Amino acid sequence: MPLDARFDGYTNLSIELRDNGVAIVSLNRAAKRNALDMATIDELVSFFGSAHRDGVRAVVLRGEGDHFCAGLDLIEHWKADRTPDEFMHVCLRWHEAFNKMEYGGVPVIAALKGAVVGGGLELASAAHIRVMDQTTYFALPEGQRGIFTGGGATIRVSDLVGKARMIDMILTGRVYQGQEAVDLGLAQYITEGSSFDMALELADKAAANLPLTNFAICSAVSHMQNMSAMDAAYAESVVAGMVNTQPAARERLEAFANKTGARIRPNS
Ligand code: 1HE
Repeated sequence: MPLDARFDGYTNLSIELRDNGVAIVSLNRAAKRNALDMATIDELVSFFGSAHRDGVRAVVLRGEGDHFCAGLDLIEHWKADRTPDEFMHVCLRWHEAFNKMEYGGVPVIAALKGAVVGGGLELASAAHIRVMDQTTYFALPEGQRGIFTGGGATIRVSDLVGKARMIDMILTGRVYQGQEAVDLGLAQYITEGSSFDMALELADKAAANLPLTNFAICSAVSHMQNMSAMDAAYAESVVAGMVNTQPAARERLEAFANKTGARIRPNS
């Protein structure tokens, strides 16, 4: 993959920026099943912290090798023998990375395969769209490892599947895969083919939207979920005031008025 000079200096991530602004971001530690060590988290903070300014219009997040991500680097954690204070700060850094993903305003589509477990599921759940293939499976093995979630599963995984299912997953190590995982909300798409190909197709579509519109979709919606209904209605009005009057939208609105804009039809 050709690397863009803007993204020099990354080692645990490899980043390719395509002409349409779609960045393909790969977790690059297949030999360790893309386990998340601190260096990887730092690179995620850095990439997602400047993606919008770097001209990224959408992201496909994938893993090298057969697995998306095996979660927390258990070996690094075991060797570091961290204090409570140190691990609290590790978790805060994870939250920084995942919040930049979820609230950053750039669509993130996760292309899932193999293990999406523990912190790997926390990472995937910070994406806006998850695409799985026939090899993908989801679990929260924290209970079995004698630890707890620390990268947002209590928030995002329970948002996806509900509190009771999330608690069952972490208590019993229950694994979800296939159509059942989609039905529960762990992924929005499942493919017989490559999740990467499908994720790229979706990213291309998202990147064709106006960036300010995507910013609202991939930042404001999440913020509004944290607000009271009254405040969310107010914030939605303010955001729509800005987005729905942007000059770049006029061309698309005019195309609809002129009957040259695409009509929405049922799938054939
Ligand atoms: C790792 C990790 C890891 C693999 N940290 N090194 N996550 C887990 O409990 C999942 C742990 N991993 C697994 O269950 C399996 O490794 C997999 C199902 C993901 C893949 O199995 P497999 O048979 O393909 O690989 P493997 O032989 O188990 O591992 C290959 C190498 O990857 C090996 O290293 P090597 O140097 O001995 O070759 C493994 O040690 C390494 N590896 N997974 C470190 N997770 C903020 S709190 C979040 C809390 C959590 O995320 S808890 C969930 C942790």
